[in-house]
Amino acid sequence: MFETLSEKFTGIIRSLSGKSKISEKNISDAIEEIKNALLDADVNIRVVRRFVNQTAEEAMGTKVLSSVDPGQQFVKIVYDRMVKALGGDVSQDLALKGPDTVSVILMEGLQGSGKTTTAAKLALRLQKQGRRVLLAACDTIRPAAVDQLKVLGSQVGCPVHSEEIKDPVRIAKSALVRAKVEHYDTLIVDTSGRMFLDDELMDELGRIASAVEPVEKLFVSDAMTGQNAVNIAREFNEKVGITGVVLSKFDSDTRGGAAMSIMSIVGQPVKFIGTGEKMTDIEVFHPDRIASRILGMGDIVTLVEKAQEQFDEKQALRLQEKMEKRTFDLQDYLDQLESMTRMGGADKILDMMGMKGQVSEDDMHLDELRREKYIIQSMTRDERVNYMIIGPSRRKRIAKGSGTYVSDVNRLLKKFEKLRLQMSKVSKNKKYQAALMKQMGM
Ligand SMILES: Nc1nc2c(ncn2[C@@H]2O[C@H](COP(=O)(O)OP(=O)(O)OP(=O)(O)O)[C@@H](O)[C@H]2O)c(=O)[nH]1
Ligand SMILES: [Mg+2]
Repeated sequence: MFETLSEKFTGIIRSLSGKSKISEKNISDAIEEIKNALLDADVNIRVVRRFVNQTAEEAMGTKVLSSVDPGQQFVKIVYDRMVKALGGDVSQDLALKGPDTVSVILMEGLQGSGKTTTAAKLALRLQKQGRRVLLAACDTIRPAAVDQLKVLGSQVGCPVHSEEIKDPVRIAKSALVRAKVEHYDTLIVDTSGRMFLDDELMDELGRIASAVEPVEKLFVSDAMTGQNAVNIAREFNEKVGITGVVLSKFDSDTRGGAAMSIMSIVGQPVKFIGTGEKMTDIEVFHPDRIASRILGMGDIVTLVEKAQEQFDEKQALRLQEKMEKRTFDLQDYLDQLESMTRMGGADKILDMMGMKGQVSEDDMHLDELRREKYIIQSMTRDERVNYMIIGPSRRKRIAKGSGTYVSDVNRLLKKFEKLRLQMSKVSKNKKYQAALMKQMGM
């Protein structure tokens, strides 16, 4: 799934990442390629247009062009946009009520979309979570439908309520009564499908819904449906209402466009994906994971985020350890200075160290930073490790070696002392530390 789309994205990304400079033309070319890749993947045209416009707008801003690694910045923007299009940061589970009432889940969707299979899969999943589930066989149209649900129900060990009548609304109602009497807390209502959208089906679903008042109306969509999935979803949403989407047959060789389109157009999140015919083949839909899969990035996302912080985890950990053990020395300071000057700004690192506002940013002007670098570079190994040994004559030598004045060396040492003091305070303060860790991306 997503292979083609992912392949294309990987290509686009590879052509940009690692570049230290990219032009507006690079970006607009990449965006054009993204547009084509999405259209090829059957993503709805309106969704593509919106996605592309927003990405372009954000990427063309000075943000990307002036950043340290513009390629990675760009990838990050695309990734964030895609997560948003797929439903945002959080994955959405079912919104069920507590065990004292019966939470009704209504399945809806076209014929063969996977309603019955998904109903049984959900029953299994919810039972594993400790819920007491009853399935209701309200597909009275297809002759074998009730038997199919019974077979699946027995496979997952879930009772099925069925009746020899043709009125799905009545079956649903009496299933709800039974659920209450027999202390089930969840009722999953399987309904019939149709080949096409038709008013009769919508009307039937509407009446079932008013009779049993579902807390979840799950629209099951075959992931292979492509473009049309959006229109179908919209129709169901308008006529019956949708609280969440299940994309079935995600294991198939679909181009995946529906996943990106439905959320954007219908405004309801994809909650689950069906990944096979077995009863355990259902997964919570994670927009962020799908986005990285589409972008062919895997762990790149976290890497990008780290790069953004301009701070790798190892370095951060080492630094943290040093702060705790109070062994942060001038050599470490020099390392920081170097990465700071590479990054071109000091407030960010202060911010990361949880020290913004504590050490004045003016203290950390770039010229000054460069001067400090030279000063430390003129120190011996021992001096870097233990600044206490740097007496007057050493200061003179260091100033001379770095082309600065003794007053500059004094100022640096004073500042370093202050910094160390702040660091030990930070490392003693759990709250600061937590913030620090978070900022360092851990
Ligand atoms: N590979 C795969 N097959 C699936 C998945 N979900 C459902 N199927 C298959 O798709 C077919 C149709 O599934 P059903 O659950 O019967 O679909 P339905 O919506 O209930 O169909 P009707 O009741 O006829 O409207 C069955 O053969 C299922 O095994 C899935 O996630 N992956
Ligand atoms: Mg069915």
